[in-house]
Amino acid sequence: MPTIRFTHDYDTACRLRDEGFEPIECAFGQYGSVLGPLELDHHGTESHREGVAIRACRDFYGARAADPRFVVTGTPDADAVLAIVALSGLVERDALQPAFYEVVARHDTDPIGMDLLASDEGVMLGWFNQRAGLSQSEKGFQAAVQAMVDLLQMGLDDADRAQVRRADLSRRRTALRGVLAIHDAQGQPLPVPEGAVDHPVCRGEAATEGAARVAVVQSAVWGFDQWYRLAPVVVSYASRIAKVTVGCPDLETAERLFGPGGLMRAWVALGRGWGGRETIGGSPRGERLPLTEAFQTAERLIEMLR
Ligand SMILES: [Mn+2]
Repeated sequence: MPTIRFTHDYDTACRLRDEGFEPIECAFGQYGSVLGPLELDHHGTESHREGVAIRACRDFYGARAADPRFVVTGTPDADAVLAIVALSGLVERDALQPAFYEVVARHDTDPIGMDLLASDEGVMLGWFNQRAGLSQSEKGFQAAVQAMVDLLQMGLDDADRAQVRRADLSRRRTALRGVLAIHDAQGQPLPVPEGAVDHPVCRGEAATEGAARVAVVQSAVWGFDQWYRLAPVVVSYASRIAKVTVGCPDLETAERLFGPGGLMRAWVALGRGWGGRETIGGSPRGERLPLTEAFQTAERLIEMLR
């Protein structure tokens, strides 16, 4: 198994990189991104690059097999974890099929409007995302690497696939129960509509046709694909990690609402340590915030709407 060091700290990531650990998605908001020789990040100033799994699988298979040491931060998501598996050569090369790593890449950067239940590879990714205990820690990353190896080597049977489907439909309902408030462009509250699971996503021109602009949600499950049906800007509070995430469904919508660069302007305005991409990002890594911060973030975003 690879050696994985987890850190919330920019300087620690730099030090480990200098010792020869390859950083995987080591972005620290406005502190910047820590890059190793393979330049495996695509956040913030590195957002022009493709996802890390697609590059690791396609271009760098086995590149760290002889010295599998990695430094990571954040959540052990499929993109980072698949990159570690590919770089370390933990599975045969032909177990890394483009149809799978391309779904991982697309879901990592633009998951909205993408129904994972619509393809076999999507269901595989859904299975990985449903693994419990993939915490923001060294242990979480190790467990996630093992889950990814099992998935690639053994695949899923019919019972597994049916379970992924049931769990995802349940996740969608749970996500929509987590909506706390919806605001219009003046910050006035709007009622939360029923049956939002069937609404189209508020993106492109449709984003400014309705009254809703910013939704505030609190949820134990990932639900951006559902919340964008209610408003084109979502402020999400994750209770377990006490972190605020802000997102727009895509770049065009983000720029329509916030101007060129989309949410990049918002990260600067929200303060030190806030960061991410044009379409999604959040509060400083490793810092716990109260729920009230989600509502304050929504207010500040409403002031920034063009
Ligand atoms: Mn990624």
